[in-house]
Amino acid sequence: MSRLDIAQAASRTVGYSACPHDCPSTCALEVEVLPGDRVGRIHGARANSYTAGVVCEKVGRYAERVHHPDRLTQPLLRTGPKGAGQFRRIGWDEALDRVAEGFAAAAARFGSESVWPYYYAGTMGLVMRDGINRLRHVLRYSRQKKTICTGSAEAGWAAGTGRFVGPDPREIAKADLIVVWGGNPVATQVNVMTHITRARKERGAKLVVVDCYRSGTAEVADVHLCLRPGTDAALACAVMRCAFRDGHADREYLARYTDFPADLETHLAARSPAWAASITGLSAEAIEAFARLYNTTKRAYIRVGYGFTRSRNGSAAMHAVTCLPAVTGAWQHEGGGAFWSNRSVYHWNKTMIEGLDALDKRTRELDMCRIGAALLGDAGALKGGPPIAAMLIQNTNPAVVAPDSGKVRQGLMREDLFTVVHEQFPTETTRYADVVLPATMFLEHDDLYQAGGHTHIQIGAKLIEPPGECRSNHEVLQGLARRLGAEHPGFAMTAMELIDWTLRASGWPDAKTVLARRWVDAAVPFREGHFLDGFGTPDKKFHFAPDWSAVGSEWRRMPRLPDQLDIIEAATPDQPFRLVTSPARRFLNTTFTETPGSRAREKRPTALIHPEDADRLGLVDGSRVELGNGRGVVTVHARRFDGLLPGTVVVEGVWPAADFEGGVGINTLIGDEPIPPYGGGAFHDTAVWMRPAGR
Ligand SMILES: Nc1nc2c(c(=O)[nH]1)N[C@H]1C(S)=C(S)[C@@H](COP(=O)(O)OP(=O)(O)OC[C@H]3O[C@@H](n4cnc5c(=O)[nH]c(N)nc54)[C@H](O)[C@@H]3O)O[C@H]1N2
Ligand SMILES: Nc1nc2c(c(=O)[nH]1)N[C@H]1C(S)=C(S)[C@@H](COP(=O)(O)OP(=O)(O)OC[C@H]3O[C@@H](n4cnc5c(=O)[nH]c(N)nc54)[C@H](O)[C@@H]3O)O[C@H]1N2
Ligand code: SF4
Ligand SMILES: [Mo]
Repeated sequence: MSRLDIAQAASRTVGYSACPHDCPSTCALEVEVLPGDRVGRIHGARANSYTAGVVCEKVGRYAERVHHPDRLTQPLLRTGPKGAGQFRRIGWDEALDRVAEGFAAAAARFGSESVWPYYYAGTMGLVMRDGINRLRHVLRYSRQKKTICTGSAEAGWAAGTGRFVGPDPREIAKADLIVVWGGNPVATQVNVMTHITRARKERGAKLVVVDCYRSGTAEVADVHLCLRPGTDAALACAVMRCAFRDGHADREYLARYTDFPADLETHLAARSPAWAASITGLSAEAIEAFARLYNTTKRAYIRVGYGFTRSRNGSAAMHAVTCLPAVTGAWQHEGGGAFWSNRSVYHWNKTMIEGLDALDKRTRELDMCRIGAALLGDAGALKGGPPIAAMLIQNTNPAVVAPDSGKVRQGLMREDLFTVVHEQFPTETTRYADVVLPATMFLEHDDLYQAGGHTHIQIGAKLIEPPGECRSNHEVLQGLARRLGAEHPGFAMTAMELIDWTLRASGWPDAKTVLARRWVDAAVPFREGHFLDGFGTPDKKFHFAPDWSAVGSEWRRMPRLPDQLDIIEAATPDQPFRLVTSPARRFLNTTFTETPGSRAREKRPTALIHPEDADRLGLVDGSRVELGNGRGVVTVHARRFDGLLPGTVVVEGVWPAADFEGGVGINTLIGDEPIPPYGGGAFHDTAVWMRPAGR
């Protein structure tokens, strides 16, 4: 070590934090804090039983993101035409005054519901993510139906089980069979793999992956069931059919713990492996083999992903998959059952963070996935109410990530729309803003975190000062509340006071204790996680025939019993390919599309095309190829790939539109019709044509 290295090592301290990103892993972090408000490497906490010392590569090199030269550090005011990206610097007072004036003017002209605060999970911190709802509720602005990510999965999970818990994710290590169904944890929540690896090493467990392409997770699996997108319920029905046929159904469990409809068996009898083969594109033999393996393994843990729920029939598919352990009774066994999210274990009291005491349910609730239609004045999307005249956007990049992004951009171009975007980076959404506000990152503010993929409550305390004039979401809301006369005790509290209030009011130890202990494990007892005292439904039974009307307004479109629902955007002679937009490993939605390490590894927007399809179209590796449908045309580069079925095309990653030739992003191709019964974005359910570009 040189003298300089020794000096640096001596001044380096370790700060504790939690990863704020939109990822079920919510890793417990150890951050190298360096002099001068800088950070070094970020590591996973070894002492945390779920994180177990592992973080993904993109967060490991987070210094690239915190100290990125392109970070927004000053408020900006638009000077050029909408969307031109021309701004000048202004001070915070002027910025907040202008925002408050804009919102007040909109409310005076069209009513308070013409202001639409819009947010998502760019940070998962409860204070910084959800605080925007306090301003919304106090001022009676339009509400937001949060459909973009969890809506369709949630609806399908709730229908059968009634509650968002499940066997502890650490029990994966005690399973004999793990089925990763429509998820890609190697890329999207790497810690799942830690526990799968343990099961494989210590018990010789098998890993089966159900995915429509050979993802990173499928690559390392024992069996990859590569099916056509949107056909998962057919596979699930055939597996259940085999269970009844072969005597592997647990009739005692069915009678005691489920609604076991009298006609379930006859319903499934018609859904044979041959039937499912014709729908899924799998062979009947592969389905039989999987059914035998699954139906005869007690410790069979299904780790349910989101991917297969992002089709028009996605909620129905999720319900069908949750039925599997109800037929075999796997729910009862350690290392058995199914798991999607643990959100019910936290029982938060979010009154102070979200201003729930000020909520008036008569204010309209607009579907965030239909932001394009709403901005363009679609009466259905606006629920028959006033136009949207002003928006505050925090922690999301809707110009790129929402469905039908051509419509979104057209809406954001409206001259009469006053758009305020609070961001860490210049994004495609800030381009369309009238006022841009610079935001802190998680290491620069205090926040409280829960985890969907495990059971720990954590606090990430401020470790460094932000660059320039960045302010946290909470500070911006405080400044606006003051100017707009929005009164609520939450606006008078600091972020740490809100954290402390929320912890106590929810029955958890206070902030000081949580900080000292680093995390609190909120895991429920074994019996509760395995539903041994009943499910979360009103009659405590698992429901094969759910009351869909309790789940969402479009319940009439749902099948009575688990079934393949024929409502996907099917391929046609004119649009013969089915496009899937799977996540990229080094991006997290559009986050990290700005970091050099991630960009260098992901290279450029690329279509993975089966060699048979590529040959027919005359495409070689690197060919420019156009994908199109009635919504638009997108140009990418081709890569021949035999890890999918002919007719399926995969484009990984939600790249910024600017990374595509012509500046048109992938979501231009994606429809915005809600997934029944509750809603959701059908990101992996798109029919397209494909042709070599420039012919
Ligand atoms: N690296 C990285 N990590 C991420 C994200 C990211 O973009 N990049 N996004 C984060 C977010 S917001 C979320 S919600 C989670 C999502 O994490 P996941 O649960 O992994 O869900 P998806 O990203 O929707 O897709 C996962 C897989 O589903 C497959 N799939 C698509 N359609 C179907 C289908 O019809 N049937 C089946 N069986 N498979 C299908 C896709 O090919 C993909 O491999 O990950 C989070 N983590
Ligand atoms: N084609 C396709 N589209 C998809 C998906 C897909 O699989 N395929 N996945 C969908 C899913 S699952 C999701 S969840 C959505 C996600 O879409 P988004 O919620 O838009 O997620 P990101 O694109 O990561 O954008 C988050 C933004 O929040 C900012 N941010 C982070 N922390 C803070 C903060 O503390 N304060 C403020 N003010 N800003 C902050 C980041 O800089 C980043 O620009 O995308 C959806 N879109
Ligand atoms: S795996 Fe997920 S939670 Fe963990 S560091 Fe990476 S993005 Fe964050
Ligand atoms: Mo998501």
